[in-house]
Formats: sequence, structure tokens, C-alpha cells
Amino acid sequence: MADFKHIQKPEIVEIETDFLAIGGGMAACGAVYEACRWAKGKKIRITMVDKAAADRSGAVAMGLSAINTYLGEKKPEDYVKMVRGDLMGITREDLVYDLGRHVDDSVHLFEDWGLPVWKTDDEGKGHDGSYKGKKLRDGGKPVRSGPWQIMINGESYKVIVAEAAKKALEENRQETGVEQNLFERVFIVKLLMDDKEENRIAGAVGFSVRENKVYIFRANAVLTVAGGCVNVFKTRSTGEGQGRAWFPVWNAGSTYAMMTQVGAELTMMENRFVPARFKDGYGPVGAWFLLFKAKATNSLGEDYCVTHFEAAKKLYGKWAERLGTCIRNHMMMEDMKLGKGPILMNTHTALQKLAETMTPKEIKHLEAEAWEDFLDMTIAQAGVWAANNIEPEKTPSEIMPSEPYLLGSHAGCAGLWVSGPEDFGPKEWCWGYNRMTTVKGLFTAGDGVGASGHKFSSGSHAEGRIAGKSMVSWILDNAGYKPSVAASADDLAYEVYRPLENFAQHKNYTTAEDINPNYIKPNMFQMRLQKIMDEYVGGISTWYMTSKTMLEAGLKHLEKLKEDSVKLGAADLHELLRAWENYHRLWAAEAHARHIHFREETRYPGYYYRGDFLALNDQDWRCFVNSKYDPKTGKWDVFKREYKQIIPD
Ligand code: SFD
Ligand code: AMP
Repeated sequence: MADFKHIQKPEIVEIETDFLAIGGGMAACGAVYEACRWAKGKKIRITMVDKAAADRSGAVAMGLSAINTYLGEKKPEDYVKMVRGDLMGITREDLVYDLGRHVDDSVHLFEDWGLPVWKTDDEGKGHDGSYKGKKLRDGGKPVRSGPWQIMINGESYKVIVAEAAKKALEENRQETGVEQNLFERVFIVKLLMDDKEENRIAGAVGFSVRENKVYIFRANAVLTVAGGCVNVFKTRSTGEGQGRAWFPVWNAGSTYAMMTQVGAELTMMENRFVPARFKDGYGPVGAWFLLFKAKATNSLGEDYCVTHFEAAKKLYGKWAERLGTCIRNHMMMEDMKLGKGPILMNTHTALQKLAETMTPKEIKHLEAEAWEDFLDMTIAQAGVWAANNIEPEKTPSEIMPSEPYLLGSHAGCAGLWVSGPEDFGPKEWCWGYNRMTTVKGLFTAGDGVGASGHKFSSGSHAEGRIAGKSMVSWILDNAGYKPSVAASADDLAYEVYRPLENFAQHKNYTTAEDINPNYIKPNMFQMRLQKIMDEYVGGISTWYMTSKTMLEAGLKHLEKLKEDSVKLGAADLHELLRAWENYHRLWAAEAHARHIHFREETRYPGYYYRGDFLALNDQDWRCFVNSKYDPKTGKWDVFKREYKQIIPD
């Protein structure tokens, strides 16, 4: 089968390791940092492979202005209540609690590693990260923008976190004597299962996005932490702005797709996140609502959270009362549909109010912070302001609900069903190793873990550390294991390079390379996927509305697209990357559509609506929706799992 007839055969590099982290983001960096500590002196080989360069990869690539999960004086129980409330009553409380009790330690490490954290002095006055106060771990008081969030000067946040992970990896490399244990610009295409032991992970295969090389990794334990899924729905940005999105465009659902394909159980894949963002630049709103205390209104000056509140309560009951993220979206959308937009973030009145008690120097500093909020994390939004002559202290800005993203770490909870901590939660939710999926030896964290949102950057790092530590236990407990994969190295390499072969074989059939009956280019494939998802699965065109009949039609189109996916064609390594990214998006999209189809209620108004079941129905649907794809039969099974409340209201 592996006949590279029209392209050059790539060099095949085979790597034996014990611990393989796929991804180099917050969770991966946390995982390798922690694993290297527990592996010290034990000759356990730790390897990390990222499609990009860890210094600037993943969601934190551009930096962040706030750490959204820091408990400080609060209790993990309070954190569980917040997460449960915001996610409309359904969370894995064991996982959330476990995260709550560990997350602050990651934040303390960030500060040790050099991240500037804003501090409050003894008089209660806030200062930015240049203030030399006590460290958080020594009792220093952060500047809280909200109850859970603290402010940072975070332009270099990811560089700092990656540096610690890389340092740990290098120490591990020296101890174990391996030639290389950090692989950057290597995209993982699929996971490999063991051919001797049922339901056991054995490694992964991928390719260099720069060189003609295919990589085959064999490992005892694999952590898949390749982030969430962006660009699965048609985007609001168009034309030359198309690359702009809120979440990182390079996170293409690899986490969900690859683990689904090997039969790992998914949970809450019906959930998605539709963030309200500053229009066109996708600038986050948190600092404006929480730190600057800005109010968002419709263009008539009305507060949509007041005018639509009673109606929302009727449909969504007690879950509407705490004005969680999706409910706020819902009420905003109601006004937009009534033609009362644009919706405005009143930055000007907020800054003017804060300035009332400030000196001119302090006012200048405040204005600088307003810009820096975006310059530190969403630079394009500062560009939109500059291009439109917007001075936030004088002019309001439009906000807008974005296209949907699939994720498990922000205000959403799509992901994998994983084993919980041993000491907390129902026994049936713990099958041995914390954060292990239902596939033996396969772990996840951050955006990968479902039913436990609101982890954000700090929580994803902390959860990576939890997973990393338990993977080392797994490796020690399975020390005699030798991974063995059925497919030959040549066959795997051919499969990975097939889009290049498809293109090379047929490219001369037409004069316009992008149009060809024998292959589909990644860009066309992506547009087709986005159109299906947008029109049938509740994208922006239908105001996030879908239904049983719409979903069934959409799933048929997805099936056809899957048939065509074997014909993906790539002209070069960059397009090969794009081809596999879109293939992963397709799988994530299918899981999403199947889950929405199964859940017959509207649990997350403002994220999506089931037109045939417009209300929330706690009696029948306060449960997890889980699913499993069977790689042997190609069939999906979607089913309910009981929700269990651990922390009382
Ligand atoms: O303002 C492959 N997030 C925020 N978190 C906060 O704490 N504070 C904020 O202020 C936050 N905001 C925010 C946030 C994100 C973004 C994009 C913006 C603003 C503009 C959320 C966090 O960043 C997020 O929760 C975590 O980063 C999630 O961590 P993790 O590890 O689950 O995902 P990742 O960091 O994106 O890393 C993914 C990695 O995988 C790699 N990868 N590698 C190999 N093969 C493949 N096939 C791969 N596919 C992907 C990536 O390169 C990356 O290294 S605010 O909006 O609220
Ligand atoms: P965002 O910038 O929208 O991603 O939000 C950052 C953080 O602030 C998250 O923890 C959000 O849950 C929180 N947040 C954003 N807007 C509001 C709001 N209007 N009320 C309460 N919390 C908010």
C-alpha cells in the first residue's frame, strides 16, 4: 500500500519514550513540569511534542491580562458552586473540587518564575506588576478584578510557563540520556493503539511541518492536550480578517478527534462557548465588566440583563437567576434580534467614573491599562480601536456574540470523560488514575477534560500537573509494558502523507490547482464544514438555533464530507497541516452535532437553542450526555450518565 509514487518518501523517525505529551500549551507545560519532578532518579523518559513552538503556542500565545482562576481566601467548595452555577447545573464536582484545591499552587509558581502579578498595598490601593510587594505565596494580596480573577502583566505569560517546562525537560533528557525530548513544529495526526492489549494506548504518529519527516512515537502513557476546537463554525470575520478569532485558530479539535477515534468516552460535547467579545477584534470583556466596572447596554441605553430577566427565568428557571455567562449572552441576543443593537460596552462612562477620584497621572495610567488589556492578549482589538479612532475614555465600543468554539477550560465544558481523584467523589467516577480517560494509559487535561469548565489558564496548568503526576504512577505501575503497534512504519507514513500524494497525482488534471474532481483542498474542505455547521448545527446565521430535523440533515452532510476526507489534497507541508487540522475539526464537529441531537432541551441558551425544545428541563436532562465511537464498527453510542451533586447548594 505504501507506495510513494508521486512524492518523495519522508524520512521516518521512530522515538521510544515512557511519557508522551501531545501539545505544548498550558496543560502540557504543567504536565511535563510536574512529571519531571516525580520521575527524577527513576530514568523515566518524558517527551513533549507541539505542532508549534511552546514559547508562543496555544491559547496563551499572545499573552493574557488576567488569571481567571485564583482561589486565594476562597474554598474549593465555593469554586464548585460557581462552576456549577455558570454551567447550568451539570459539572463533575469531583474534578472541579480537585482543581480548586490545586490551582493556586500553579499561580504561585508562575510568580516564582517571573510573572508580574498586580498587588494591593496595605492601604488597599491597587498597583500593577511593577510594584514590589510580597509574593502571593508569602501573603501578598493580588488585585482582584472579580471574585475569582486576578490581574497580571501577562504579555510574556506563555514564554515564562514554557521556560519552566523546557528546563524540566532538559534535566530529564540529561538524566535519561535520550537525544531529544522536545519536538516542536511536529503535528500529531493520530493516536496508536496497542495491538496485543485491548483498549490500551501505545503511541502517536505525526509529521514535521518544516521538514520531510514523519514521527512515530511509542509510549507507555500518552497525554493528549492539544487544546479546544476553533474554526469549526463559519466565522463572523470574513475576507482578510478571516484568520481572526477569539480562541486560537491553530487549536483544531485534535484533542477531541484523536481520542474519539480510539474509542475514548466523551462527555458534554453538546456544550460550546459563544463568548461576547468586542466586535471584529474579539477582545475579551472580562476586564471591562469586572475591573473597570463598565456597563453593557443596547443602543437605547437599556440594560438587557434587566429587561429580559423575567422572561429568561420562565424558560430557564433557577439557572437563569445567577446571570451566568450563557444567560447574559441570551439576553443580549434577545435585544439584537429585536433590532436594538448595536450592543455597546460603555467604556467611556466607566473610565470617566473611575477618573473622578484620580489624579491626572493616575488617569493617564488608567487609560494606559485600558489599552494594555488588549495589547497583552488580543492585539488586534487595539488595532481596531486605532483604525476606527476609538478612544475608550470618550467612545463606547460594540460587543457581539462570536461564532461557537468547543472547549473545556473556559466558560464551557466539552471534552473527555475522565477518572477523578481517589479521595473525593463517587467511586464509579474513579477507575484508578486521576485524569485518565476510558482508554488505558491515555490521559488528558485543560480543554480536554469535559464537564469541568472555568479552569482557564491557571487551572489548565494545574490540571496538567495532576495528570502528569498520575501518569508517572501509571508508568511505574506498568514498568514492564512494551508498546507494540500493528501498522508498519511505512504504512503509517503513507497515511499521514496521503493528502500530498493525492495532490501530486492529480494536480495536472485541471489548470486551476484549487479546483479538481480528484481532491479537495483544505481551504475548500473547511468552508464546506463551516457552512454545514453554521446552517444546520446552530451557528451565527440562524442565531444559534437548531433542532432534531436540522441536525439530522446536517449529520447527513457531515457523513458525505467524511467520505470526501480521504481525498483531501495538499500542495505542500503547510497544506498538509491544514488538511489534517480540518479532518480533526470534522470529527469534533460530528461529536458536537450528535450530542446536541441527543439532548432534548435547551440547557445553554445564549450558546445554542433547540427550537423543538426551547425550555430547560431539569427533570429529564440534569444529567451528563456521554458518547463513544467504536473504532471496530464505526458506530456511535450516545447515552445519559447520572449527574451527582457532591457539594450542597
Ligand atoms: O480574557 C498540537 N484564556 C484565559 N485564561 C485566563 O486564565 N485568563 C484570561 O484572561 C483568559 N482569556 C483568554 C484565554 C484564551 C484566549 C485565546 C484569549 C483570552 C484571547 C483561556 C486559557 O488560555 C485556556 O483555558 C488555556 O490555555 C487552555 O490550556 P490547554 O493546555 O488546554 O490548551 P492550549 O494552551 O491552547 O494548548 C494547546 C496546545 O496544543 C498544541 N496542539 N500539538 C501537536 N499536535 C496537534 N495536532 C496539536 N493541536 C494543537 C498547540 O500548539 C498548543 O501548544 S479571557 O478571554 O477570559
Ligand atoms: P471574559 O473576558 O469574558 O473571558 O471573562 C473573563 C472572566 O470574567 C471570566 O472568569 C468570566 O466568567 C468573567 N466575566 C466576564 N464578564 C462577566 C460579567 N459580566 N459578570 C461576571 N463575570 C464576568
